Amino acid sequence: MEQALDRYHPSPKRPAFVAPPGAVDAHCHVFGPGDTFPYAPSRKYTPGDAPKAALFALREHLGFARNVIVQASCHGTDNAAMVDALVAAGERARGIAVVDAGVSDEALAELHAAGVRGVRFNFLKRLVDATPRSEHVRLVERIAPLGWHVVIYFEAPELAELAPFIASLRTTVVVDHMGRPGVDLGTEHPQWRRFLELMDAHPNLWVKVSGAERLSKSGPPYDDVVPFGRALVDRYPERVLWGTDWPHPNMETHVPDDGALVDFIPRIATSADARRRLLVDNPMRLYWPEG
Ligand code: 0GY
Repeated sequence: MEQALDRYHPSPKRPAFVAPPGAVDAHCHVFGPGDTFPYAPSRKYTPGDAPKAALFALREHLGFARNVIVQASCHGTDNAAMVDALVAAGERARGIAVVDAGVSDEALAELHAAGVRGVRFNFLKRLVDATPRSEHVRLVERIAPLGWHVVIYFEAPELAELAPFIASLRTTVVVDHMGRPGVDLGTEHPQWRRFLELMDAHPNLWVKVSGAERLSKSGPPYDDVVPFGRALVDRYPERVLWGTDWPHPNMETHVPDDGALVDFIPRIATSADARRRLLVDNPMRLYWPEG
C-alpha cells in the first residue's frame, strides 16, 4: 500500500473568478479523520485526513454555496465520514455513496435521508478490486426506485469495454473527470471521439468537467486540458457539472491550488450563461430538484 503522501493545499489563492450565487462544487471528498472514521482495511492508499470542517472552510473561501461529497475508495463501503459531513452541512451538501448490492432497504433509506442521491462505480484498478458486472446491475435495480443516479469513474482506454454496460443503464449516469482522456492524444483522437459519440447517443449521460489537475501533462495552469473541458461544456451545456476534486488524493506531480482550479472554470465555460448552467442550474436540477 502507498504511504500517505497526500496533503491538500494549505492556503489556496482566493480565485479571481467570482462564481455565480448558489454555485455547487459537485465533486469533492472528505477523508476521516482516521481516528474517528477509520480507513477501509481493503483500501489501496491511505490519504491524509481531510475532514468536513476543512471542506466547508474551502467552500466559503472559494465563494461556493454547496458541495456534492463523493465517497472515495479509501473508505470502502463505510459511508460514515461522508454521511457525517452531509448531516453537518444540512441542505448545503448532497452525497454519492459506495454500497454493495446486498445493502438493506433500511440502510438505503438512511442514506437518502442524510442526502445521498447516487452510487459510485469505480473501475480504476489502482483504486479498487474488480466487482462483477452482475453486482453493478443488481445495485442499479436497488437504487433506481429511490430516484438515485450512478456516478462512474473509468479511464478512457477502458471505455470500449465498458460502453455496452454504460449504454444499458437507464438512470442518469455521471462520468467523472471528463472520462479521463489522454490529453496528449488530442481531441481528434478516436479515444476522445468515442466518448463524445457515447455522450451524443445517450442523453442520460452527464459528465464532470473536473480533474484538470489529474489530466494535465503540462501542469498548472492546465492549458492542455482546456480544449477537452471546453468541448464538453459547449456540446453538452445542460449535462455538465464541475468540482474541485478536493483534497486531490493520489496526486504525484503537484499539490493543486483550489483557487487556481476555480480560475480554470471561465477558460472552459466561456459565457456567463454556460457558467450558470455548469455551476448552478445543472447541479441543482440533479441534486436539489425540489429547489
Ligand atoms: C478522485 C480521484 C481519485 C480517487 C478516488 O475513490 C477514490 O479513491 O476517486 C484518483 O485517485 O484518481 O476523484 O478523487
